[in-house]
Amino acid sequence: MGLGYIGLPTAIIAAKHGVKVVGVDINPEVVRLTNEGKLHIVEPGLQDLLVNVVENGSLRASTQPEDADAFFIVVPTPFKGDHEPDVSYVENATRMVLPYLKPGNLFVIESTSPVGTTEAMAQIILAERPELVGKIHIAYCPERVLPGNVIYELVHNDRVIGGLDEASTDAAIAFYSQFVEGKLHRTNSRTAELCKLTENSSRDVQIAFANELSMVCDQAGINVWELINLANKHPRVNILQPGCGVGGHCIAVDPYFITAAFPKQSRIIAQARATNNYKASWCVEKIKNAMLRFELNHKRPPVVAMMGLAFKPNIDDLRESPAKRITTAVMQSCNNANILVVEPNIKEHKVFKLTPYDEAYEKADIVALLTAHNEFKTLPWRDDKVILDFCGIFKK
Ligand code: SAJ
Repeated sequence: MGLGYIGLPTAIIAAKHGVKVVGVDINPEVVRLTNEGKLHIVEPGLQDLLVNVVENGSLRASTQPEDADAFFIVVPTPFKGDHEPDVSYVENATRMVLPYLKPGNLFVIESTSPVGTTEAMAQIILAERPELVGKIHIAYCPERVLPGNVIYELVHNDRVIGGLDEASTDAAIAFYSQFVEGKLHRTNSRTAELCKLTENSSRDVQIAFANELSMVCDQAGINVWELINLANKHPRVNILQPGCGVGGHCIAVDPYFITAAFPKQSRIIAQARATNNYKASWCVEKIKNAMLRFELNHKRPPVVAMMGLAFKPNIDDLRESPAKRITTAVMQSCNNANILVVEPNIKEHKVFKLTPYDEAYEKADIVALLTAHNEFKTLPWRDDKVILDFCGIFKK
């Protein structure tokens, strides 16, 4: 259930390993494209595999579920209001499969979910279908793949599998062992749910530490890149890299699933979110100050290059991107400046007029390096420009 960034690759890899898969999505366009063997997401290597499994009949897509041995919920869990998790997609997908569940079936949630979601879905299932009590296996097994490396990681990453009971864990392990070569670690559903949230929160906290250091260093006149490099020479220190904030729909979202449910107990996690969000506003202020100074000194508005819109290097994904947020904020507050927007990984954008990266770099008086794309690393340092290196291209 769900043919997005995780559901579709999972369906393809399972099909490649001999599982007969029906991929269900509520979007008919996604279903049409998948059945035509056309990949609707960007993921290296996956297009050829899709053609393969569609042609040999092991994967087919549909807008409706049907009878099966195992059901997998792989739909988004965004947040709503004041960062409250929205599990309505998980619930809707669960309700869609309800009529098709039979004794002996396996029901697995992979979607990132607040603690207790698997138990809550089990309650819905068993309230509607009481004859299935004790007769179906229910488990939670979070995905852990890194976009861009999905084919490898789906097979080789370890997985955490938490059943509502031992038999459910066994059934889920039996399924995943068909294509996962990493270890399959057994636990209960609540631990597995919190484990997923913990992994992404841990990374968020570590990045917040690096971002905090970057702001301390800026104030102290110290090069943060050199500092982190030197501190990491300690055998037990491993600091991540600062940037212009944290984006994507995982690390910038999942920690809120902990802080919303356990606000008093999760202060560091909440502060890390606040620090990483603040880092983007800090970058906006730096750019605006540089523009003001330029205008005072040169008696004309500057040409500014905003380098990168994607949420991380070398991808085309702009979801929850701090670089995009910073670019929008700078454009909105500086009407008279000439802002050149650069994103080498996309051809065109409906809001931003894009400029080739080398042309923008050449023309700009102020260069804001927001995303560390490989293309930007080929540019030479220029003393005649104001370069705001938020993502460590020049490490100056
Ligand atoms: N970032 C930094 N500094 C760093 C590393 C990352 O500022 O040193 C920023 C990136 O620029 C980006 C954000 O953090 O804006 C997130 O990027 P990422 O590469 O850390 O992670 P995602 O969001 O692409 O994927 C994460 C992964 N989780 C972990 O590494 C713990 C992935 O394994 C998960 O499957 C994925 O979230 C998910 O779907 O939950």
